[in-house]
Amino acid sequence: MDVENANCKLKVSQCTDMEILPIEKPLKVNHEIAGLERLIEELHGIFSRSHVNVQDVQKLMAGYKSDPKDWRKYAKFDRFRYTRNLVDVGNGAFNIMILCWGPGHASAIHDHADSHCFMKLLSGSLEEIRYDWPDDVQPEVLRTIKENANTGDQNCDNHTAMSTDYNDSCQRQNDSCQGDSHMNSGEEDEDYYDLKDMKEIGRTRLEVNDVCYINDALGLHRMENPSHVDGAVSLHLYCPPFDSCRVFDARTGRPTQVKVTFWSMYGKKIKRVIEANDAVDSQ
Ligand code: 2CO
Ligand code: FE2
Repeated sequence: MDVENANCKLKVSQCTDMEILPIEKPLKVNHEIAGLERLIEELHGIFSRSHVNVQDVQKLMAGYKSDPKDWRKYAKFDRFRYTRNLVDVGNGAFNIMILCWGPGHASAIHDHADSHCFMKLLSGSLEEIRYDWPDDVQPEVLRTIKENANTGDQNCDNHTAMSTDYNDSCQRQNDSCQGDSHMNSGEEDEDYYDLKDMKEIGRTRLEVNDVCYINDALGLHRMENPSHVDGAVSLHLYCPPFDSCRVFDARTGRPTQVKVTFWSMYGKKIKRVIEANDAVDSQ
């Protein structure tokens, strides 16, 4: 399997060749997509197949030219932290949301729960900062790659489902994991992790209409709106959808399992900040 055939209907750890998944830039856009609704229709179309190429999803997202009138109703900001606003639950294989970043808002360093993460900038600009995994925390996907290297297993599609139930100790999110209202954390284990800054491996500035992709095999990241004045809006597609992930303490690499939540659904602000899973049930 090469990058063209990486199947993002599967969790990342179910694909054995993810080491070679980084996508070349710039992407060639095959055709322009007229409006966000049309983009979502086309995404439903390709996700109705059993095999979805990572690069096809990127190309579709790149083919849509951001127009605020398409997405304004979903763009709900909070004064204090970035918001996650559900746009579409897909067919269960993926979901789409719009994230709104006020001036200076940032996420914690986080993983993507063994899912594929596609992101397109709709307004403003964002900085993506990538990190290596801490030495003592291994993602499911790297474990699988190692196992497969040992057994010589090359067939992505025939893989049985792997566990995505991370059993790493859940610790309290501390002050270096600021800014994530949607990320509600667990317990603590103060002494286990020594002070050791997480290693930055890359930094990319995203401008309007740029598309990027990450999965756990490529590392961890955090996003930041570098502007002190302007907001930023981004469109995210996750496949498969996830309702929890891990955030990491930048100074120690200590992970914390957290729930991810929505600020609004289908353009309507919700009173209670609900968990991502509820969205599927309530549609
Ligand atoms: N993954 C983060 C979230 O869903 C946003 S950073 O871009 O992937 O909240
Ligand atoms: Fe992310």
